[in-house]
Amino acid sequence: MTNTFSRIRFATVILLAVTALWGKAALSADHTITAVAVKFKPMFLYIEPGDTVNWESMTGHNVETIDLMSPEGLEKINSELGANVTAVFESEGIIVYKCTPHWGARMGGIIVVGKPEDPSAILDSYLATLETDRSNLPAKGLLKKLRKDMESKGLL
Ligand SMILES: [Cu+2]
Repeated sequence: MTNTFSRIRFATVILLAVTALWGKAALSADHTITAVAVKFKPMFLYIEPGDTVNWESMTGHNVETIDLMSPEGLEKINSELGANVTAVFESEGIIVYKCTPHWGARMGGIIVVGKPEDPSAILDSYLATLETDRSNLPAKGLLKKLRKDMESKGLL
């Protein structure tokens, strides 16, 4: 009786340890975005909440999130020119960012965190901000391409 009980307890401890390890691995992926000429590669990145994103080869570039095209409560990124950037994204949502000096050349990208509710409505609302704020016009093409990319992946 005691023996069976301790065996069950031992099995439970092992199971909990394995679950904890799996959970940790599943929750903390690392992603890399590389600046190549005046493009971020990949342009669209799909991640899970809690994942880390590293921007590399950033000589001459920076990362600036666009306030009107970020989920509410996102901590703004506006990095130093030329510096590699690391950020952890905890909340679901769609984040549009640009390279400030190359925004005119449409150097920007979009990060989709998790499975935000009604992504199509989010893209529509971001596009609608362009009617009042023309400074983000280079985002138009990015948002349209993202919509196609999400459709092709069955995410819209
Ligand atoms: Cu740039």
